Amino acid sequence: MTLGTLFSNFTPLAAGRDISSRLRRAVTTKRPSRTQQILVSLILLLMTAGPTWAATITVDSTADNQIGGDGACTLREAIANANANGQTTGGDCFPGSGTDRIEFNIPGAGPHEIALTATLEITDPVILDGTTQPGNSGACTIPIPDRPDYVLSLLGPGVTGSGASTAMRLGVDGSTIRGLNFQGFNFSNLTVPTSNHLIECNFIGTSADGSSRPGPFDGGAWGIALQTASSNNTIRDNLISGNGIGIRFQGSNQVGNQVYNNFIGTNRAGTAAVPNTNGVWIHGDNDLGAANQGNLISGNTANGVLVLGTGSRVFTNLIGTDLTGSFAVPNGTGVSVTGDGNFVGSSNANVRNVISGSTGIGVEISGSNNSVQPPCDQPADRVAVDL
Ligand SMILES: [Ca+2]
Repeated sequence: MTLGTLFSNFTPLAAGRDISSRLRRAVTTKRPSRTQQILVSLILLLMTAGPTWAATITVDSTADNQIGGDGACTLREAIANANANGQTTGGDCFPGSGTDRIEFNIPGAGPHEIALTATLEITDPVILDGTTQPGNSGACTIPIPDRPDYVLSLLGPGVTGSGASTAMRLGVDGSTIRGLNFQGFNFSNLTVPTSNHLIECNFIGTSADGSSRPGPFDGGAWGIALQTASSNNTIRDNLISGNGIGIRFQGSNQVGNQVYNNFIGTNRAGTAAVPNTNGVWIHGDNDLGAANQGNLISGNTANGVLVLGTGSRVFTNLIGTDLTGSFAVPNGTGVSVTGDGNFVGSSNANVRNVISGSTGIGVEISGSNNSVQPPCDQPADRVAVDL
């Protein structure tokens, strides 16, 4: 193309017309409507922020590696990609950018065991749902005594002889951990320094059938450790046995946590001890128990419940009995209150605890301004009060 042909189609402005005035007219007469302005703003927002959408990632392997592009999606890859909101491992587990769901479809009848070589670090909210593994679907729909054996287990060095001493750390708010069996973690099963989590329907510290504590026991493991200002978590429908401390409130700034409907220190049937050393260490403005949904806290060798700080409410629990409340599954001490201003039981009979069967003291109080009602539910209790 020559310059001649290029300019042959060029139409100059008509004489006497001023391009600047045309532009001014366009600007003044073509002002976008309010709707157009909003649309442009939305498009710009989406271009800069990006859409937020969640994906379902399906784990199909019991391996514990991050080998990309091998066609297998491991739990470690799934969490890494969900954390990163993108592929970090070559295309085996596709995440979204929102709160992804991690589901399981590991082939075969199981049991499926994932031996963890390092702690699973969750740094972006996730719904980790072990009840999606075929054979595990009853973990959150069937009461603890009647559940089938879990077919999905995370294994620590107490069972394997090596690997991660802490199974999982929730490093960001807002995750769900459901339907998993944790075995043999000799420091912590779930470390929770963050808030707004739902931890439900897990077997923590026991064998997959909930009948025993697997592996050598060093007394150091925490079932669930709520740390720093970990608040507004719900912990329910779990079996938490065979640990050093079943649930530990660690630090002094946790509020609004609800712990109910768990078996802590017993077997799955709620008939015999699978002891934690201590069932629950609690402090602060938190609830251990809920109306009609207390915990079974029995079989723990030291304290069933140790109340350390101020403002805790302990109610509707069976402490030191079996699931029927009729037979002893002893704790060492039922409830020990060393803090001030806590509530154990209630004048409302519907939310009282049954504290019985202890090998030592039923209720021991060494703090001040604590409300214990009634002071002794069962004749078998021995109550020591030192105000
Ligand atoms: Ca892979």
